[in-house]
Amino acid sequence: MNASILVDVLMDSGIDFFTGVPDSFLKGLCDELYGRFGTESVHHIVAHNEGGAVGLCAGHYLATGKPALCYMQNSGLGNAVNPLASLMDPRVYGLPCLLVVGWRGEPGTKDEPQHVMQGEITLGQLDLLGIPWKILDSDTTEKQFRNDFGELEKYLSAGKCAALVVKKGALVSSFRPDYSNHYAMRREKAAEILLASMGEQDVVVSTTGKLSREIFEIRERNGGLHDHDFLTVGSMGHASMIALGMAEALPGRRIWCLDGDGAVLMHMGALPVIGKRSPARFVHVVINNGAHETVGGMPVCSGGLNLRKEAEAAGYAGVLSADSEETLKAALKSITDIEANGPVLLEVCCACGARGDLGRPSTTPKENRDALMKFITKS
Ligand SMILES: Cc1ncc(C[n+]2csc(CCOP(=O)(O)OP(=O)(O)O)c2C)c(N)n1
Repeated sequence: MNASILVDVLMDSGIDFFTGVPDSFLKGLCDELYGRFGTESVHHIVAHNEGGAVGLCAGHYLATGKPALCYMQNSGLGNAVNPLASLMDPRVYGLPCLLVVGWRGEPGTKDEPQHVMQGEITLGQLDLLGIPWKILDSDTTEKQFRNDFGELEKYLSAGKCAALVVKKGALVSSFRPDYSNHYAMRREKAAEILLASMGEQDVVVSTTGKLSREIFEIRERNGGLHDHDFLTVGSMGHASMIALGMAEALPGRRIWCLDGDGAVLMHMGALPVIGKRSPARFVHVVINNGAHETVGGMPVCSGGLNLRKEAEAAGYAGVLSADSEETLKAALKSITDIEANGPVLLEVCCACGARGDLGRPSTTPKENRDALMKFITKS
């Protein structure tokens, strides 16, 4: 179904505020919202995480008496559970919103390991939360959708949240937004330069999404092993805490966290924790493409966030930035001068985009875990 139908039907019913975190299964809806409303408007705000998006819906309802729409990948349900159970639930404030949930890992379909468990429990999670749901798939017609939404609307009117669970390919859009920015360096090129600059004993923790897939392919191309890298799948926004956990236990070893701007924003409270603990030889690289590129390119919530100032204020010992191959190589050289004093944040501004033929790691998460742990203990 075209996402424009969904948005029109909802607007006609009075739902005119949309917020959430993008998902590849919801790309049609995200493109539609971006095409119609842009971001950071009275109708549409990209949130930093799914719990925050539920909070926005709560505030919107309190101010207008109208439910809002909150979109998310099903992995975001974890972030949303707390406000759904302790704020929105009818036994607390009874604040309705319509969740639109992309169903990664749907049982019976093939998906990546990080989506399997979440896919299995998605409908059960909604049931446990007392949230009625309807499924939207590629066969859903406008008529069927109107019927399903009509039923969900009854719950919304009664002060309850309700959900549309969206299968792969169910929503398309006629909008083809241009998510490009003005930076030229590709994220994969930046990753190549970063990996080439690292020492033999260094450990990498990389964020969920295409960056980790690119790192895997770069190592393959160079005939290298994958045992220096923890390629975080899932757990968006937590790579820097995984890296800090390692740094605390491995003082003296250089730990690189290769992060994304969307991921940093999702759990930005990590920055002051890292700043406070102040591990030496901890390099936090943030690939800043201004977008959730991995899931379709929707801009991140922050607009012109100055990550360097954030890191400075959080107590990082040094901040660096780069936006080209030359400036990245120069920044990497200067890390050695400051890293002994504490964590360094290196912001790398990159273009929004990736190779069309980018693959996925051919090793399993557990193989990744075992190889990395072996490398750490033997060296
Ligand atoms: C909790 C959670 N919400 C949403 C997603 C879907 N998701 C996967 S990657 C990604 C975008 C990551 O953006 P960023 O960190 O900026 O990296 P980029 O893809 O731009 O390189 C999103 C939203 C997820 N995996 N987990």
